[in-house]
Amino acid sequence: MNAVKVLEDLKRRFPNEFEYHQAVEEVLSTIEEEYNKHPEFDKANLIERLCIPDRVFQFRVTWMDDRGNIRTNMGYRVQHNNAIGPYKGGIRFHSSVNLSILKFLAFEQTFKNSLTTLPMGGGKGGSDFSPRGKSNAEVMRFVQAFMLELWRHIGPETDVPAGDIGVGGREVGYMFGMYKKLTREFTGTLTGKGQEFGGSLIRPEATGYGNIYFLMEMLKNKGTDLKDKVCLVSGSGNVAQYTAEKVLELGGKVVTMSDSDGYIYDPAGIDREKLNYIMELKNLYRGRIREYAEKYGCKYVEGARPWSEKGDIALPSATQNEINGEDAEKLIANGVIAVSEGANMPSTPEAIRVFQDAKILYAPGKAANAGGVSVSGLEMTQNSIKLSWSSEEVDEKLKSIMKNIHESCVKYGTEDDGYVNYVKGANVAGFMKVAKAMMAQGIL
Ligand code: NDP
Ligand code: 2IT
Repeated sequence: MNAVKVLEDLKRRFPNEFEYHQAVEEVLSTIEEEYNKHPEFDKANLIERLCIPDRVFQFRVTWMDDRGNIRTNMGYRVQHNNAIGPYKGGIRFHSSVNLSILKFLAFEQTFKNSLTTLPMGGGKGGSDFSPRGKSNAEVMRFVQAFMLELWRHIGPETDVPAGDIGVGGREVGYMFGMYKKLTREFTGTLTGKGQEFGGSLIRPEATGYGNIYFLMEMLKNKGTDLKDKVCLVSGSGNVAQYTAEKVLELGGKVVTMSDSDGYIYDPAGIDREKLNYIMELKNLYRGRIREYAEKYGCKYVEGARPWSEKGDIALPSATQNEINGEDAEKLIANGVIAVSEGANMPSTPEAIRVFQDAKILYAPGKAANAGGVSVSGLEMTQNSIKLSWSSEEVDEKLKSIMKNIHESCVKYGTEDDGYVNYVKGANVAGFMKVAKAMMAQGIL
């Protein structure tokens, strides 16, 4: 394979899908060497078959808002690769959603899911519908209309969606209800369900907790831990909240959180009581992070991200490309020793280069945030065997999966000088398993 040529080809065939190009480029540049050790891969044109999704569904979603207006949105499901298990990956509802973003997410999900060691392929879906400012009834009507199209393409052994940005317990619950109504079957087709109807304990916490378990493994290798470390967290949704919770539990201090309008900086630290306030503000009242600054009298910066503040560890947990090269330079200048990604692809290629040149600990999302989909996989297992495990059991399994992923990264990513290139490690480890499965299954 010639990575540059493969990428050029993809760009020509799928122009303007910049996030998709970005995600593919990162993987190709890091697996090229390993790939070329296996001439049989190239003979089977494995790389194109792995970069282009198996199929993409695209549909219009029509729903009625509270004032009686008939509204339309676009809905999508990208089924990227099912070599090692049913397609698996979240659903995103956000005004920015388009095919490029979902293709990048489905592509990354394939490698992430491979890393978890659980039998899950990669997929992603969503809509440009924004739940922001919508009533509960509007969200429900939209979700039901969305599922009216999606249900034909998913199933417990086919494709198992879950949450992502804008899709949490409430939305998964409505999706599950409509799916059940349409199929007249009670199955584990969605994960992230409520505990009363097949959801796994620890699934809401899993992405944030998993990221911190991964971070702890990285820090342990450097002979340190989280005690008294100052953490910069972005986002204030599902991933950010449970990231902050675990940091607090392990003796670290969280000084920032954000939303799409701006960020708060609380040098005293967001303690348990303040975090409870944020959880209520975001999950119940669906308010803005600015209100935290008003309540606790700290700094709020409108229209900015928290990367110019001083901290030891950065935990981006909002969205893609939220740390650019300049932000990365600021973080390094301020003495950051580790960046562990709760979000998917939050660092631009320039930012990644800055982190790796400075030889700090840098964990890409597909390794560090794999805890969420891992517990989704455990939810699928529990649904299959019709049993549910305790929080302790699930948490132990999550810890051990994150430890394994860390070991795989070290195995495949350690460079001659001992620096662990976690990007390379995650990509090569994730790729090899999918590649071997594809080779064994013939030309499809
Ligand atoms: P939520 O919707 O719960 O929270 C998202 C947070 O990020 C909100 O604070 C939101 O602000 C902010 N945000 C979203 N889009 C933007 C944007 N374009 N610019 C600035 N801020 C933004 O989503 P999650 O916490 O579930 O997801 C966060 C990240 O983690 C995503 O990258 C997702 O793909 C990734 N992820 C999620 C997993 C999960 O299990 N949920 C698993 C693995 C990764 P606002 O409230 O203003 O919209
Ligand atoms: O990006 C992700 O890994 C997720 N949004 C979770 C996917 C899942 O199926 O739990």
